Amino acid sequence: MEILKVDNLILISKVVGGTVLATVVTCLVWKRIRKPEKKEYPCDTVVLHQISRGPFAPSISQYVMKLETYLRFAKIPYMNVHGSQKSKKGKYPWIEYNGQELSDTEFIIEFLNETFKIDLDEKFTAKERGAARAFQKMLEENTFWAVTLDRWLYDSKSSGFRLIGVPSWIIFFLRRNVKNTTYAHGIGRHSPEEVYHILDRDLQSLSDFIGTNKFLLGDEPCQEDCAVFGQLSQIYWHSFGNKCNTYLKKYDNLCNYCERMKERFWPDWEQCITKGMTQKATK
Ligand SMILES: N[C@@H](CCC(=O)N[C@@H](CS)C(=O)NCC(=O)O)C(=O)O
Repeated sequence: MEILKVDNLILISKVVGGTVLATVVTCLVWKRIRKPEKKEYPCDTVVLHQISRGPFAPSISQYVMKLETYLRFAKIPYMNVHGSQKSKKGKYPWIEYNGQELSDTEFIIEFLNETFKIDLDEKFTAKERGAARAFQKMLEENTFWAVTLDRWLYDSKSSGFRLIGVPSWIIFFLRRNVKNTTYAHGIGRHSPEEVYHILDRDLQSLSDFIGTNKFLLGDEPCQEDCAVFGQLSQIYWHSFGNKCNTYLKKYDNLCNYCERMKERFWPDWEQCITKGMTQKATK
C-alpha cells in the first residue's frame, strides 16, 4: 500500500515537472522565433530607434547624439522612435529606412551618404579627412571607455543611473557588465588615476588640434564633428557630478565647441531634454 502511494507521488511529480519544463521550453522557443510586429512607417523617411530623451542633452548615448546630429547636418528627413528595442546586433541606435534595418552608426552613415548622395567632407583635403577620422576614432574607441568607467562605475552613488530612474537591482547588473566589458577591453585593468590620465591626454590632444578653429577642421563643420560632438556632449552635459567634466572644463575651446555645435544643429535643444527628469521632452 505504502509502495503504491510513493509510486503515485513519483508519477505525479514527473507529470507536473515535465509539463512545467515543456511550458518553459515552448515559451523560450516562441520568444526566439516570434517576429516582433512590423510597424508601418512613412516612405523615404529614416526611422531612428533610440532610447528616451536625456536629462541635460537630447540623449545619454554618445552614438545617438552622433547620428541625430548627422541627420540634421545632412538634412535627411527622419522621425524618432523612443524605446528599449535594440538592433539585431544588440546595440542602439539603429534605423529603418523603407523597411530595411541597419545598425552601427558608421555603417548607417555610409549607407545614408550613398543613398542620398551626400558628402559632408567634400570641401576638405584627404589629409584633413584623415586627421578628422583619427580623432573621431580616438574618442570613440578610447576616450569613450574612460567616460564609461567614470560615469557608470567610479561613481559609488550611481548618480547617473538614479537620475534616469534605473532600479537599484538593475544597477548592480549594469555595473557588473561595465566592469566585465572594460576589463575585456583592457582599460578596466587600470587604476582610476591612470584612466583619468588617459582621458586628459585625449582631451588635451583634441584641444591642441582644434585650437582656434570653430569646428574640428576649421570654420565649417565636417561629418566627423557629429561623432566628436556625440562623445564630448556626454562629458559636458552628462557627467552627473562625476570627475570627467572637470577635465573637459580645463579646455575652454572644447567647451565652446560643445556650445557651438548645440547652437548650430540643435535649435530645439530645450524641447529635446527632460531638464533633469523634471519634465517630458516634447520633441
Ligand atoms: N559602434 C556602435 C556603438 C553603439 C553603442 O555602443 N551603443 C551603446 C549605447 S551608447 C549600447 O548600445 N549599449 C548597450 C549595450 O552594449 O548593451 C555604433 O557606432 O553604433
